[in-house]
Amino acid sequence: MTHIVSAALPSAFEFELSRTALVIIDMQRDFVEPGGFGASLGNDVTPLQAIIPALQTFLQAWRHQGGCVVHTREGHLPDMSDCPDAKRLRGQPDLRIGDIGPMGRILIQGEAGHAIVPELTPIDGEIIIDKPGKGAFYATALDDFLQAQGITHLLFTGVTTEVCVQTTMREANDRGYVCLLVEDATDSYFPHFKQATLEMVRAQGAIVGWTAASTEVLSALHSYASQD
Ligand code: C5J
Repeated sequence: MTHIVSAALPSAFEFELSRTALVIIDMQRDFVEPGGFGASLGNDVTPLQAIIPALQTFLQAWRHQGGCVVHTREGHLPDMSDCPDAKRLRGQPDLRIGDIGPMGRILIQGEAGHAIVPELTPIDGEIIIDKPGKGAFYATALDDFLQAQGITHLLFTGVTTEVCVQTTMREANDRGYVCLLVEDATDSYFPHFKQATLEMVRAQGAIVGWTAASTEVLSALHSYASQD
C-alpha cells in the first residue's frame, strides 16, 4: 500500500512501508549530553535534546506499524585503528577522540558516551550500524542490509543535520534510495546550518531528497492512497 506525504517539500512524497526504513543517525550521548564529543568541540549540546520527544513518538509509531528501523552510531574501535589523524586532529577540542571524559573515552565503542540515548534504545530486530565516518555507508554493511531487506526508501532523522545526517542522505541518494528528512526529528548545533540543509536537500526538485514534519509523515503512515 502506498502512503503519500502530501505536505512534503518540494512535492508530495510517496512510500510503501514494507520498502521503507527509518534511519536514526547517531542519537548518542556523545552528541547530545554535556561531556561528550559534541561538547568537546565547543558546542552547546543541550538544545539537541529537544528533538528526542518527537523522534521517540515517531519511532514508536513506526515500530507499531512494523517498519524497518536502522540506528547508527559514530565511533571508533578502542585501538583507534579506524580513526585517521585527519579526523582525530580536527579542530582544537579540550578532549580529543579517544581521550577520557566524563562519559568514558570520547567516541569510542563500548563507552558510556557511545550509547544511544535511553529514550531511543534499539529493540530486538532493529539493526545497529557502527560507523567510523560521518556517512553511514562508508566502511559499513548498511547498503547490503538494505538491499537484502528490499528497502528502496529512507526516512532520515538524528544528529547532526548538516554533518552525519546530510552526508548519509547524500550517500543514500547516490546509491538510488529515495530519501526524506524529517524536519523536527533532526537538529544541529547551528540552527542556520539545519535550515540551510533542509533547503539545499529539497532544492532543484529534491536534488538530494524531500523534507516534511514528523506529524505529516505519521499522518500519511496512518492512511494510504491505494491498496495493491
Ligand atoms: C558529527 C555527527 N557532527 N553525528 N557527527 O561529528 O553528525
